[in-house]
Amino acid sequence: MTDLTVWHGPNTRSTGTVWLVEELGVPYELRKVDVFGGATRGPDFLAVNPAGKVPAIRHNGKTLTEMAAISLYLADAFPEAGLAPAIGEPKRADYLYWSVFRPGVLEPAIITKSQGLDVDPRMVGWGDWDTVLSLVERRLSDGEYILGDQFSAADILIGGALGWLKHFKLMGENSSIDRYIDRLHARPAYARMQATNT
Ligand SMILES: N[C@@H](CCC(=O)N[C@@H](CS)C(=O)NCC(=O)O)C(=O)O
Repeated sequence: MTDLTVWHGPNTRSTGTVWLVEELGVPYELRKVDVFGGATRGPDFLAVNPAGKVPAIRHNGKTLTEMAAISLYLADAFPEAGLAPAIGEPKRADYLYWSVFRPGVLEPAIITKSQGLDVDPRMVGWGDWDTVLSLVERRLSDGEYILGDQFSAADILIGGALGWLKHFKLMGENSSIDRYIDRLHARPAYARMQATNT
């Protein structure tokens, strides 16, 4: 019996949430959702998340969705794992910035680029692709992780999106980002997450 449940669709955004709970090292119940078979639109899953999207979690009876919110919540809920700088620590500001950067800037920029959407970069909140990529490159140019020398839950959010970018060949060779992705994918928790992707 565990008080943490994760709804996960293999090979979807919820891989990041499974990776995170594996990094946290806490017991959890994994409920697989057949996203590509339409299960996210069925009544059972809509009762969990009316938006019809994975990931979703339930912790101590509270249901939460949106992977960045889940990441911020769980990393704080299990501070002993050391995946989030505590409130008051200097790195907390960067940690929050990059955690929000994933859904607010990086992901829409990736989707816009991959779908070939024509948007006015001054009107959309994420700007243009080259600027977005340069922000990530600059951040990674002087450290192994988003917070420099300290791995955090923000790396799962940013590295997860960059991993998809490489997987779908939306980015050419890029030494600092390639090394970063390789470093993250070598983590045992990442391998444990991959084992749930069937
Ligand atoms: N904004 C959500 C997006 C989640 C999302 O788009 N999930 C997709 C899988 S990658 C999904 O569940 N799609 C199923 C559907 O729309 O029916 C988050 O960041 O958690």
